[in-house]
Amino acid sequence: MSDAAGLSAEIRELAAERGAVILAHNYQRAEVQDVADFVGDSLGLSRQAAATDAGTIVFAGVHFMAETAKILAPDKTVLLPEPRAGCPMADMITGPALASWRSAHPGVPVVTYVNSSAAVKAESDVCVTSANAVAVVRALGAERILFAPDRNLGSWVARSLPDVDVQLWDGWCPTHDEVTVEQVRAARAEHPDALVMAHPECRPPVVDLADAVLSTSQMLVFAAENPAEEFIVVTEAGLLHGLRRAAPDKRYFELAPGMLCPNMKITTLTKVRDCLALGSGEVFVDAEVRPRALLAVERMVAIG
Ligand code: CIZ
Ligand code: SF4
Repeated sequence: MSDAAGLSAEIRELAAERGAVILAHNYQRAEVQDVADFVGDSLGLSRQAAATDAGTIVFAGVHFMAETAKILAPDKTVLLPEPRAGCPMADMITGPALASWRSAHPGVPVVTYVNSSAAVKAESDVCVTSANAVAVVRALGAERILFAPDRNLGSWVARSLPDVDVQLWDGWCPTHDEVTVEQVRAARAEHPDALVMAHPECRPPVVDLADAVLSTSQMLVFAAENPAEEFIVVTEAGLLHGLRRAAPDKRYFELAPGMLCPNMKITTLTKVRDCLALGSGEVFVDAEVRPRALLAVERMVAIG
């Protein structure tokens, strides 16, 4: 048995002993996705966390995702296998910084990307994901909003809804923000029949080159349902594994160089095994913060 197969078998045994469910984000390493019970985007996985009968959730992803699971499933034990797995974009804003931005704009709704800490969600009126940001902001019916922390997703919302004045916080995802127009053009020149699917965390000039602007969960559906046979995938490279599982007969191409989020990749099978064996990496959300953060997430779910 290979090391990976041996570790995966050990993980499945430990998960059964502990009564744990393993959730893996779409950007995780292929072998971590393969050992999980569910693979998906952050909100989909947090909903799985709330719905499962298991008392323990191992969340193979980054810290804000495990926190979101804990917000939705407060009575369950949520474990993050690699506690150093953070998100630089989520760290670009704090609860107090958002509170002071909002107090400078009384009455203007605060719309926050789920890629944010619980403390930041707690200062928000409503959360959004990359899959529903445009729909949620449209449904708000506001003339003006404050959008945090991703300036690129916020720009996509602004360009999709020209009647809404979207004020942007200056945050970004390093993995997506670094993609250049030249990289996308080079991939198109090499694969002229392929459709370009780009994530809205990319900069506006990159998004403008795409055939479709989609979240990870939307890319999986789009590639499976679209008659095209080839796709250029402009998001974190972990999604290619999911695409190849969802629609294996099609061909998927990365940009060169590939897009990698180091925080997503530090979770390994060994870390998942150790976390299950030791019960380590438990994630907590402050009791005062949780109900307010939950309200912002629930408003999104009700609207979008
Ligand atoms: O919400 C998520 O899971 C992220 C980070 C990306 C996406 O588009 O699904
Ligand atoms: Fe954060 Fe970007 Fe990594 Fe997602 S891909 S966890 S937004 S740094």
